[in-house]
Amino acid sequence: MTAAEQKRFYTRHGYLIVPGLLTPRELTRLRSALADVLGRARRVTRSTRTFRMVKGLDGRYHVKRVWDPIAQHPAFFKLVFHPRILDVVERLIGPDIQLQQSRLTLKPRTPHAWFDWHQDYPAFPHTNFELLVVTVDLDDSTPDNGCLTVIPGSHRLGPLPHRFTFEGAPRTILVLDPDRAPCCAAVLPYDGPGGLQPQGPNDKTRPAAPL
Ligand SMILES: O=C(O)CCC(=O)C(=O)O
Repeated sequence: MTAAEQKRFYTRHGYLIVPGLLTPRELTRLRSALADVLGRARRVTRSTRTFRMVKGLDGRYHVKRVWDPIAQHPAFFKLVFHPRILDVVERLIGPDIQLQQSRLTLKPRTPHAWFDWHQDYPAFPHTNFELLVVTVDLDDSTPDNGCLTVIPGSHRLGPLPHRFTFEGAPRTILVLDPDRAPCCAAVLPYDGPGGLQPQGPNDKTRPAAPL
């Protein structure tokens, strides 16, 4: 896609996929950073300020979230300034970009690591819309390992009513009839903050880690 096509697609559908933006070498470095960080959680069974833990189907404890991964490893910190990522972000929302937060979501094989349909926007401390979520999939992301799914164009509905719960951080759940939500699935390295997005559980042993 050209730069203009990317912008048009994002404006129309509320998300944008940019395949192959990171090189295999860069991904290898990030996976190794993830292994380092997860190594620190090897004996952790209760959630901490850094790790959100869940019990897996194997009876063991697994990390479901790493809070603020850019403070946990320099490779993640460096990713914030990645020129090819910033070029895409700037194309979509303009220059003078600020980072609001970072988090790493793990998808271990457990019924306790999934997301309800939600918009990210209600959880953000913003009143403007010039913001987006950048997701970098460190593993292949598919329906059977709990990939992110979106309803294209749902950002045009604007902010919708959400119920808030707390799970180490605010969790937003869309207040709507879930039967209305289509079951389309896509691998989405980028998604707009207003788009509807759920994510089912990982029902395979294959790992998945979006950052
Ligand atoms: O990465 C995913 O699969 C979903 C993450 C998400 O929707 C969220 O963190 O709000």
